[in-house]
Formats: sequence, structure tokens, C-alpha cells
Amino acid sequence: MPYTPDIDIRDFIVLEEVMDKYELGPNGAMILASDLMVNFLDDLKYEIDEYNADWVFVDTAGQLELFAFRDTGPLIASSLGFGSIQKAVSFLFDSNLVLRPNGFISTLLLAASVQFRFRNISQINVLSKADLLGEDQIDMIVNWSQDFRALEDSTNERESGLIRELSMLISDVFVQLGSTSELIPCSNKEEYGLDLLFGYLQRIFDSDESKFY
Ligand SMILES: Nc1nc2c(ncn2[C@@H]2O[C@H](COP(=O)(O)OP(=O)(O)OP(=O)(O)O)[C@@H](O)[C@H]2O)c(=O)[nH]1
Ligand SMILES: [Mg+2]
Repeated sequence: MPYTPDIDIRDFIVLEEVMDKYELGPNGAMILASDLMVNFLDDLKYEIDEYNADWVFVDTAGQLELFAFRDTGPLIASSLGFGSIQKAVSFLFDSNLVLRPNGFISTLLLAASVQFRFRNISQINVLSKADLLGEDQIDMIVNWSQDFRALEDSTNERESGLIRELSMLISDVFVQLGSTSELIPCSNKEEYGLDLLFGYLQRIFDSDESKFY
């Protein structure tokens, strides 16, 4: 990883050992390793407590099948930070994938399914790696996240055939659901947007309805 976490799950579970012990290939072993995390919940909680931190960031696998879509993900999310600690989920819209309406809509579907999985926890959607986009492109994508009619217009203009039909059907569902939270453009590479994200998180934590116990 490009950074050193204070607490690393790999100190508890080693993929190669899981492969050997359960005679699994890398994919099966990754899924089992995710489930095995539950066995170390008490250790993880203890280690986190030791830091006495104001903020704790839990970086999970980008493959949703390994965390969000398994029972372990929501279970870990509800177990960590029990008590008066407040939590939020950040879902990353990778800039590489959302420049076209159909890519944006697929990612929006994934974001919505993550929201369903962690239904008691507020979600913030982030446009990550925004340095890869021009300012106009960022404005357009942020606008799609707030105004699904604009997303439908772009879909009509830029997609064709079956993809357009499917995209229109799906975006219509989002139109009926109403807007999701505004996308927050961030770049880890050029170090911007994190202050905005921090502001949004504080706003969520300050509002009563998102206090989770
Ligand atoms: N342009 C740009 N590239 C980035 C940024 N952050 C990460 N990357 C690059 O994107 C690639 C993939 O990294 P991530 O998207 O962070 O994915 P990961 O954390 O390795 O894997 P998962 O979280 O499991 O998906 C790496 O080559 C990173 O260097 C950013 O802010 N801007
Ligand atoms: Mg990652």
C-alpha cells in the first residue's frame, strides 16, 4: 500500500496462510480472509482504543464483494466504534470510471447498493482522483449527482442504442428517488478536497439524526 496504516489487518490474517490451510485459490482465500476478520474484532477494537484518536479512518477493499457485500462488512462497521462514536461511510466514485453517463450510472448503482448495506450509517460520496479531470468535467459530474434530469439529458445526448435505453431506465429510478448527496471532488495526488470532505463529515456528525449508538 502507498501508506503505512497504524493498524494493519495483515498482522492478523495472511492471505498465503489462508490459501494453504484451507486449500483455496487467491480469490476464494480473499473472501474467506474477509470473513475471518470477525474473529479479530476484539483485538482490532482494543488496538484502536489504544490510539485514543479523534478520527479513525478504516480503509476497506475496493472490491465490494470482499467487504460491503458480505455480512462481515456491516457487522464490523456496527461493532467498531460502539457507544458514543459517530460514523459515516465514504464511497469513492473513481474519476477514471465516471466520465460518461453510463459509467456514472453504474457507479451510482454501486453507491446505492453500498448505502443499502450500511443503511444505518450516513454515506458521503466522493469523486476521487479528480486531478485526472478538467474543471468543466468535474462540474458536469458533480451536477449529475445533484440533478438527475441533467444526467438524463447527458445520457440522451451521449449514449446510444441499448446502453442509452438501459441508462435512461436506471436514471429514471434515481430521478424518482430524489437526489443523493453531492459528490465531493478530491485528489489525493494534488491534495485537495479533503478539507471539504472534512466539513461534510463534521456537518453529518453535528446533526442529531446521524448519531449512532
Ligand atoms: N491521478 C491520481 N491517481 C491516484 C490518486 N490516488 C491514487 N491514485 C492511483 O490509482 C491507482 C489505484 O489506487 P487506488 O484507486 O487507491 O486503489 P487501491 O487502494 O490500490 O485498491 P482498492 O482500494 O482495493 O481499489 C494507483 O496507481 C494510485 O497511485 C489520485 O488522487 N490521483
Ligand atoms: Mg484502496
